[in-house]
Amino acid sequence: MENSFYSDSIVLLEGAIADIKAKIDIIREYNIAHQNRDVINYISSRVKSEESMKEKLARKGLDVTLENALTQIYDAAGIRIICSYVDDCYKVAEMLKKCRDMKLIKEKDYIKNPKPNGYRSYHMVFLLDLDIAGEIYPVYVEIQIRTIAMDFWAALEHEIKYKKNIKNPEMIAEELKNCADQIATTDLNMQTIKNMINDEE
Ligand code: 0O2
Repeated sequence: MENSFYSDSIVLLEGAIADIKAKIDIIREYNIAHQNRDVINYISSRVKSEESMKEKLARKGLDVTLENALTQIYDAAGIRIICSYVDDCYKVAEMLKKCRDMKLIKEKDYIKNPKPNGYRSYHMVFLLDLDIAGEIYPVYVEIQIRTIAMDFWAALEHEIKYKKNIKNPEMIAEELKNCADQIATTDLNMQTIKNMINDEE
């Protein structure tokens, strides 16, 4: 990727992502071994693009510097965890909070409190002490946890956000909001059915 903005710090961002993903993989394997169930569907990650980072710094009224990108903006390193069920999103969040070498800095529950456009997701920011051969580098990592359905919605909404010359943007926003509400209802119903099946076991 283009890393002229992040310079050598790209190593820290990618290292922090790799470190946390490895932790999550171990938690997954442990759960599969002890509970015979994987609460996570899949995981994706990215280092925020230079363009997106510069835009966010400017939007927040901050000088566009590497220092600010690494210390004032918390999602330069981002991990997204996708679960099938809403309850699993919360289980994953609780498990992550128990990891001792990363400190929870901020969390926002956009599942219980969706954004006005209908966006739902659980956002957590951790400060990880990245250990590189005994040198400790604190790195912020944002973890987003959401269901498959919420992720499906967010991907389309994200795509539309960056498209220019869209006809009927108000109508599309309203339709998307309707879809978000339907998805929330479906997620809830799927969870209820899953719980009913589990109760019968
Ligand atoms: P990318 O991949 O970075 O280019 P904050 O102000 O940081 O405390 P928030 O909501 O966490 O509050 O931050 P922000 O900057 O609004 O959004 C950070 C990321 O959350 C976004 O990254 C998206 O991945 C996701 N997100 C937040 N709100 C929305 C939304 O309304 N719709 C969608 N689709 N995603 C959202 P970027 O910058 O979009 O992408």
